[in-house]
Amino acid sequence: MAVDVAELLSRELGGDRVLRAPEALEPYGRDESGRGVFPPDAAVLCESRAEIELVLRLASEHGIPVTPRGTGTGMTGGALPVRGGLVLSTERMKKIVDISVDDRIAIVEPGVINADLQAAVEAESMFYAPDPASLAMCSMGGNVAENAGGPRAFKYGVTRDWTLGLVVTLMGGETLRLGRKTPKGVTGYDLTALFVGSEGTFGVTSEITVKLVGRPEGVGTLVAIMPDAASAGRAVSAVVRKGYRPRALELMDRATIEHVRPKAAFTFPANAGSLVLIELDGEPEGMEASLLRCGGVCEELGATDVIIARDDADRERLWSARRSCSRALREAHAFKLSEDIVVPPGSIAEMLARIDGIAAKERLMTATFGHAGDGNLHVNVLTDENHRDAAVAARIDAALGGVFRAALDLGGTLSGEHGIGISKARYMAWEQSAEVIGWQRRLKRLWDPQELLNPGKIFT
Ligand code: 2HG
Ligand code: ZN
Repeated sequence: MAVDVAELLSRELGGDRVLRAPEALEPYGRDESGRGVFPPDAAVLCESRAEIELVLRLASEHGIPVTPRGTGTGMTGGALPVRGGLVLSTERMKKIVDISVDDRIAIVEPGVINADLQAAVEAESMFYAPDPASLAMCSMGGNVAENAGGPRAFKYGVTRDWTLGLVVTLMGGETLRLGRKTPKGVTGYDLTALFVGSEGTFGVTSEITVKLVGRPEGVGTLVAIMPDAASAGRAVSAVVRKGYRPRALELMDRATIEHVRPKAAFTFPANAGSLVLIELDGEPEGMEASLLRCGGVCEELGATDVIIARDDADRERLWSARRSCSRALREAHAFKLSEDIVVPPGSIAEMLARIDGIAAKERLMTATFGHAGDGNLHVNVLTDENHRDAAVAARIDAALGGVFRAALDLGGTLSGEHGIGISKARYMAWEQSAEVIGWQRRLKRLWDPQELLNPGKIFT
């Protein structure tokens, strides 16, 4: 059946736009979740809203599952076509439709790469804050689907906080214009907010309106080298308690630093037990003094070194090292599973201690880093053993369960920015009541009664 629809689509759109050869489909069955390969029956490379409508109409008529996909950088399997059928890729819809400095908005197609939007608006002295570590590769459609975050979420919030409006097409082909273009507006239910973070299960986005702010003139960045992860956790809390509002407040533990160190352009001091990365933005005047005071707070908590980025190049070296954490860990080990729990900020040191306990108990390595200002920790479970071996798989499972249980016990949540996808679906009931999950399922069926759009995600 899927092949029939693929055939129909290839007649309508042209054969080069509908991929069907196994080698061409293989990349469309993967993402960054490490959950395996699920090749679809066909992948459709859409170039317009009308084409998205056509795919969703035909697929609905023939009962074919459709998995929307941006550039496949998701960490929880949101773009994996786990039930086969069609992948609907928006990677070719790369137009920046409009940047309005006076109205402080940008309108983009879903295939626009996050970093390209940032560069385009910064050229106009404007600023779009959400900055996932994969910003050089990830697309705005994927950012909207997963409600992506990033280091600057600490001060500026996640993608939902920046999305004013969406054009979405529902399964069946009906297109809706949601939201607004103005900075303020409370008309009706906030369906835009509902669609952002719905992990591609409600509709497919063909246009995104985001808000912009003026580009902050001054940026200052420092790294405080701490003796251990617990003191880094305490330093993060202390910086905020003292009234500083960094745009990024990040933490890396010793294991993460040791993985990143060999290829990093930034030279990490040899004794680094952990680090705190603080980035301030705003008026250039007084920036250096504020940075030094933040460094002083870290020193009071045991920092052995405070390194201030001298210029943009220095800062970029530091951020590229930070953004390479995920890749460095993946390259070094046969198996890596990344989690992105959030704990109340006051519990970071306790959570880090619990992670150590879980790793020791299950005889697995962990590396933890992330957006500690928000309490959002990427706990990576690593092993060089064969993760398909049942005994090893059971230990990995126990470690993951332990991490989630600890985060929830401390008053936290399962995901800060990577979403649920397939990776965390079976833990949803650990955090949310059956009633709350039931209401979310009803919402899903409201938008997609056939349950054909991105099936198998979020809920088991
Ligand atoms: C990051 O902050 C990304 O670097 C990826 O969200 C996190 O691989 C990870 O654990
Ligand atoms: Zn992250």
